[in-house]
Amino acid sequence: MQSERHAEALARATATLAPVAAAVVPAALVALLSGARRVWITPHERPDGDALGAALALQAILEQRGAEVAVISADAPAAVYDVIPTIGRVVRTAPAWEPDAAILVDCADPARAGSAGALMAALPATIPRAILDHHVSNHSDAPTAWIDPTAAATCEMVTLLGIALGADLAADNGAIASALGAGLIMDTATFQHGNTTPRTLQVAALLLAAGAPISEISRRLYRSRPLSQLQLHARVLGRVERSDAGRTVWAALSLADLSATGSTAEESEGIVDALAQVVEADVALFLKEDGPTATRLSIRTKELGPDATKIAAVFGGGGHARAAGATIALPLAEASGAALKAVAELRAGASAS
Ligand SMILES: [Mn+2]
Repeated sequence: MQSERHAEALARATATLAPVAAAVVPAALVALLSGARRVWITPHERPDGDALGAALALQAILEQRGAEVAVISADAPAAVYDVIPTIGRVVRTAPAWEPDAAILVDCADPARAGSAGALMAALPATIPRAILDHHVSNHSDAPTAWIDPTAAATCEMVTLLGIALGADLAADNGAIASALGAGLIMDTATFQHGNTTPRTLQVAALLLAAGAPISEISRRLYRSRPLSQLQLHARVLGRVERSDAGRTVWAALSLADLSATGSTAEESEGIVDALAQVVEADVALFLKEDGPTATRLSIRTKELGPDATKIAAVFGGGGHARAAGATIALPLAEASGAALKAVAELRAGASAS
């Protein structure tokens, strides 16, 4: 009953997106991939869920057409991407066979694909290349380069490409849809970021109907963490402090916090976002000891609050108005004072002008 309803939903979503795919997927790309018999697909180095999901889904889509396809990555996928059922198919060295098409996904420059990009660059120039990417910084104008900055994820584009190629996106017991869903959830933070468009949600509806366990993927990518990380966050957030009459909140992490909880430096990811949730504050600062005279500063500010880039610029850093960062060339204890002073001076300057 459930699967029948899903089959209907899949048919409806496919019918909705078929004209969209026909309009946006470059004909030269469809022609190249329709004719290719042996294909290399390469994600960017240190691949994330979108790069891996796009590469592995495209592999399965092209295999449906009888092609031989290798996904070659410079770096091994992080353990969290086990949420993609075919993650074990990623290889890190060149196959014995030469491709008749080589595709870069979620990046535009082989230089950003590490050793796998170097393998691609070393192929004879006569082998056609294609690019699938959604990064705005991309400027390739090759006919087989499809760059769509309005796409929330490269996986949104690969879904449309699959439709244009007539692929069965529900095949392999939902594995293709799961790979594509992982990329969509990764790059939108489960449809929370401003890059989510009506088309993104139409693609998501199709993938859900095609067997992607959207809720489970989201839980594994965004709501799962090792105990050590929970302990690290609890320890650091337990020391949250206020400044500027509560409008600035801040917390600091020392290297001792990492050893006390058995955490890696990467596990501090997300602390600044927790600080930024404080409703009374419009500036959140997170300071992380990075050596005897180096402290990493992460800044989040709210709409109508100070410009985060102006705080970061005091220390030679940068970023965006609402999220920025810098390295302060001071020990942790002095860096927090310097950062708070910079925020207070920026506030005083704003009220004086
Ligand atoms: Mn991406």
